[in-house]
This record gives sequence, C-alpha cells and structure tokens, in this order.
Amino acid sequence: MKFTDLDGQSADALRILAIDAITNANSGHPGLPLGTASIAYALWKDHLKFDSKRPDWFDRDRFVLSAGHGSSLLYALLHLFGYGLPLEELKRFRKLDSLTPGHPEYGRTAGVETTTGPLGQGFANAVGMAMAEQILARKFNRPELEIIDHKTYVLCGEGDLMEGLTYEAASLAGHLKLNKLVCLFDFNKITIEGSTDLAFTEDVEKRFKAQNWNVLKVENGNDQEEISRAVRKAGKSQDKPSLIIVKTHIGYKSPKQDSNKVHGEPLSPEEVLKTRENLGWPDKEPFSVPEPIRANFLVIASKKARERKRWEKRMEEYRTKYPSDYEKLGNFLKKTEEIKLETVFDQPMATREASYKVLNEAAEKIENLYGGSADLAPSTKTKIDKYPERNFHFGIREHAMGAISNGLALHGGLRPFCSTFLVFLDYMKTPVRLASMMKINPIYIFTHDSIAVGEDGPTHQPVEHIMSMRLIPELTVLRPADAFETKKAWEYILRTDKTVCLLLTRQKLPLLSAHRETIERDFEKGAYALVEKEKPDLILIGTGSETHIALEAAKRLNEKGVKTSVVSMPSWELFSKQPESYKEALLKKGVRKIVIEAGRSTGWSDLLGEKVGCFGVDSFGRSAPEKDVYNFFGLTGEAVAEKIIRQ
Ligand SMILES: Cc1ncc(C[n+]2csc(CCOP(=O)(O)OP(=O)(O)O)c2C)c(N)n1
Ligand SMILES: [Mg+2]
Repeated sequence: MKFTDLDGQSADALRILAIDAITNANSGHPGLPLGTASIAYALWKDHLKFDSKRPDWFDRDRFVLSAGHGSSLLYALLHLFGYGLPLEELKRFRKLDSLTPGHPEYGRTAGVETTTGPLGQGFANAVGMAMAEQILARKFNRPELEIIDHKTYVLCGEGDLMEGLTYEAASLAGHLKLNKLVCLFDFNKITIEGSTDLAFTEDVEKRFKAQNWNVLKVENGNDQEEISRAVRKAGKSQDKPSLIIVKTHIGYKSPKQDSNKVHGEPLSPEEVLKTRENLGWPDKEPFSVPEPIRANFLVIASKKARERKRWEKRMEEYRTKYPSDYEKLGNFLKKTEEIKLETVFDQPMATREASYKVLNEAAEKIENLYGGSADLAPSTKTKIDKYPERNFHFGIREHAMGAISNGLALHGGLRPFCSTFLVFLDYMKTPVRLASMMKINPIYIFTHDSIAVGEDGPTHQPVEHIMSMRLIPELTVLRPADAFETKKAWEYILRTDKTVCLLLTRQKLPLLSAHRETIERDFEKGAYALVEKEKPDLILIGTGSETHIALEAAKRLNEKGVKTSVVSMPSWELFSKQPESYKEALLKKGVRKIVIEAGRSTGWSDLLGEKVGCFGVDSFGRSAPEKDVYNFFGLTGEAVAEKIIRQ
C-alpha cells in the first residue's frame, strides 16, 4: 500500500500524543514512541488484523509491546484506533487508577495483550502466543477453511534482546518454526546508560539466524513503505519466525534525538514545542490532533473490522461443515468447568506420582490441557502418556518456560501447565509474579519441594522458596500432604481463575486414608483438622510432607498426656480467605501452636496472627540420604515430640 502525507502525519500524531501524555505526567519514556511511531503505524495500518470494538476477537493478530516502557505509544494507538480509551485517560497517564499506567497492564486497558515492563517478558509471552496459534491452527484448520490464522507481532528494543530470556525464547521459537511470529527490533543503539557500544556489540543478525530465524533489515525506521515491505516479506515465511531489524532514532525529532537522555526523562514543555516544530506539526495545543488525522485512524479501524465479519462467516461455514470440531473449539475457548476426578489411590506414593496419575486422568477429560517441563518431565511426572502431541519440551529454559506459559494462557484456547524442581523457581520467578499480577492461570508445577531431595544436596534443596512464593500477592500456593490432597488440589486448579503453584514431593508419603472424607470436604478451606482434641494443649500444623511428621509427633505427645491436635494446611492463601469463625474454630486463639514445614520459618507468626513456634529449615540443606537430612534438621515425629516435651 502506498503511504501518503496523511500517513506520515498519523505517525506523528502518535508521537505527539505520547510525548504530551509524558510531559503532562512529568514522567515516562519519550524516546521509544518518538523513535518507533512510524513502525507501529505502518504495522497497524497495513498488516495488523484487529477489530478495535472487539479487542478480544479470537483470530486477531496479537501486538506485544515488549519494550513496555514505551507504553504511551501503545495508549496513543489504542486511543486513535478506537479501542475506547478516552483522551482523558491519556491526560491521566501514570495517575492512580487510570487506564494508562506506567507500563502496560493486561486486564486494565482493552487492547493490551500482556503486562510488559520487565524486559524480555513480552518477547517470550509472544513466543507462547505464537505457539498456541500454531497448535490450534494445526488442530482445527481445514485446507479450505482456515479459521485460526493470525500473527503475533512484537516490538522490542535492545534491552529485551540483551536479556537472557530472549535468547531462550528465541531459540525455542526457531526450533518450533513459529513462522507467524514477527519481531520488530527498535535498533536505536541506545539504552539508559548510553550507547550500546558499552555492553551490546554482538551481531544480532547472526545470532537470530543461528537460532533459525529469518532476519530482515529496514534501513530507515521512518520509511513506512520500507517497514511495510519488510513486514509483508516476514509474513510469507513458511518455516521460521522473523526478526526485522529496524534502524531508528531514539527521541526522533526532539532536541535530544539519539541521546540516552531521551530514553526515560520527560521532555520539557519547550522541548515538546521544539519537537512539534521539527515534525512540522500544525498545532501547539497539547493533546490536539487535527480532525482529518483522527478520521484517518477510524477509517482504517473500520476497514479492519470487516475482516472480523468475514471471519465470522467462515466460522459459520465451519460450524455447518465440521460441527463436532466447531463444538470442540468452543470448549477449548471456554473456561474449564468443574470436573470431578476419579483416580483411586490405595498405596503410599509421592505427591508428584499422584499428580501424574491425576494429570493423565484430567488430560482425558480436558482436551486442551497441554504442557511440559524444562527437561525434567520424567522427574516432575508431568508427561501426558496417551497424547504425545500435548507434551511440550521447553528445553532447559525455565525462565522462558514460565513466560511462554503465560503467553499460552494469554492467547486463549489452551490450558497450559509447566513444571520443574522447586529450587529452580527463581529462574522463573518474574513470570510467576506477572501471571499473578495479570490474574491468568497457567498451571505451575514444582516438584522436589524440600530437603527430602536428599543426596543432590543444598543446591537442589529448596529452603526459602515456599515462603518466597507466599509473598507474591494473589498467588495461591498448594502443598498437598498426600495423594488425596493432590487430587483435590488438581480439582481446584482446573476450575479456578487464580494463579496457582502446585508443590509436590519427590519422596513417597503415606496416604491419609482415615481422613478421606474430611479432605474431600475441607481441602479447599486451605486448612482443616486431622486430629481434633477438645481443649488441646497444643496444635501442630503441618504442610505437605511434614503433615505426617506432625501426625507422628502428635501421637507421641498424646501418649505422654500432652493433648495435641493436628491441622493439615495445604494452602496458606485459601485458609486466609476463610471466615474468622472457621479460622478461630480451627486454630483456637490462645492455644499454643507449632508449625512444621521443611522451609524457612519466617512469616508463620504473621499469617497466624500470633507468635507460633516452628520446626523448619532456616539454613541451606545438606547432601545426604533423605532420612539423614531430616534427622539432621530434627524433622521427625520423634525429635519434634521430644523437643516439645523438653521445652
Ligand atoms: C528486566 C529489566 N531490567 C531493567 C529494566 C530497566 N530498564 C527499562 S528500559 C531499559 C533500557 C532499555 O533499552 P532499550 O530496550 O534499548 O530501550 P530504549 O532506551 O531504546 O527505549 C532498562 C534498563 C527493566 N525494565 N527490566
Ligand atoms: Mg534502545
């Protein structure tokens, strides 16, 4: 398509709105919007498939601003293309509760596909989105009826590409031949501290080629035709994702163009005026966009919306021709309904093993349950046996695995899970944190959840991890104590909207067979009584594997006349949400309480609202057989009971 002066001015309108929002807020990042507005405009005008009135249209192209600091550009796009983001909200950029927060937040602003800001995340989310598209397209499309056919576009900067995460994610994307993934790289040679000569001199083209990407170059990041040509070419790639390296000027046409000073400091009102002048922008009034330019955006948007109408017709045809697939796709896109799991347990087993059985049952019932591991599926027990195509092999790339899983969940259509050892949580903490922030629910499975890892030693024994997860707001952590609790945990996970981490043991655990009914009834309360004494002297609280230590200790204590109740507490977060009356009835104010959990003890007194004792692990673990490590830390029923009696 030919680009006209009006197109040039339209890109400038994005620039003007972005810098006006920033200067008005006296906070934000003008460099990226000024430098990349022409890229964004050419992409959105000529290529991006969207219906701004239906931002959730399933077959839309996804646009991910991985360089989330450039949020004002995205807000200007959403405003002008008619996503219902009022100008008032651009004037409230970065203000409390506005629709225009400092970095794009998924769920807050229509049209924002994912929360970005921590560099590299958006790029890896986009890989997940493109993966989901590839899987669903292969499953549902018919040669004459391609009902799933959309691209995922990413706009990223050097910051994203420097992050290790994008090396991991790009490597997998190339391996998977995600040809509908197109990344536009804002190659301005500037980051916060100055020129990229300081720290980033690698050959990005060679790197991406080596990762099996198609690499294209645009010499002039303000030449909309050149940009559009490159995007078109990228779109034709059959077997590789594409990186388009676009040479740009940070802070384009501002007095600080090409300087790191324009990265993240607002322009002064005088500099804004100067920028307007340099762009030949007709209006001095902040936030004003001439009517013909506004109209241009809306004309483009309404033309684009027709594509959705055509898609709806295709869907109708699909419904007639392939009714069962149509229905199946509908199910894939729906939230999972409550399901009852029926796996029977009659043997002691590790909770990872119980989870494996339940996962495989769930996979039968939930056809869009897909997932995998960072090369640990035989250990995390997360293989779906019957449907090999539903297992992902993320490779040893935990950070990318987390962020890709978020992208899979954000895309819709699949119910993704991922898994690794709990001790490697920190490699993927940011994706877990962001999932919780976005209120999305990929299923995070972490096994080998304590010092019971044994011989592999302290490098492989999580200690601070459980507690550090609980510190992530709104995240739900489940640490079941046996196979029955594990099954209940899965039932909860499959139906909840919450972000959940499931923590599982490597080691065998007895079955809480005598408590099956209680577990059935009370598991989702987060804590419930396994042993209940009237007027107890002591309440022992166990989580996960240590619940059995609590039971053993209680037995000994009760034999010695210390009236001891036992509470299983698989989830601190679920328990916190219970009514005060339930909490009080279970934990009885004033009664002495002791928690047993093989991890850092800091935090328990805060949760329980009173000082509690703890048997935990407040140092690094030890390399030795499991039993010896537990003995070393005094985590046995016998040692716990003795110590309590001695105290
Ligand atoms: C993981 C992470 N580390 C650091 C930052 C802080 N930060 C924000 S932008 C930026 C520099 C980004 O450079 P580039 O991507 O080239 O953006 P440009 O300055 O060209 O807009 C940094 C270090 C961040 N947002 N995320
Ligand atoms: Mg840069």
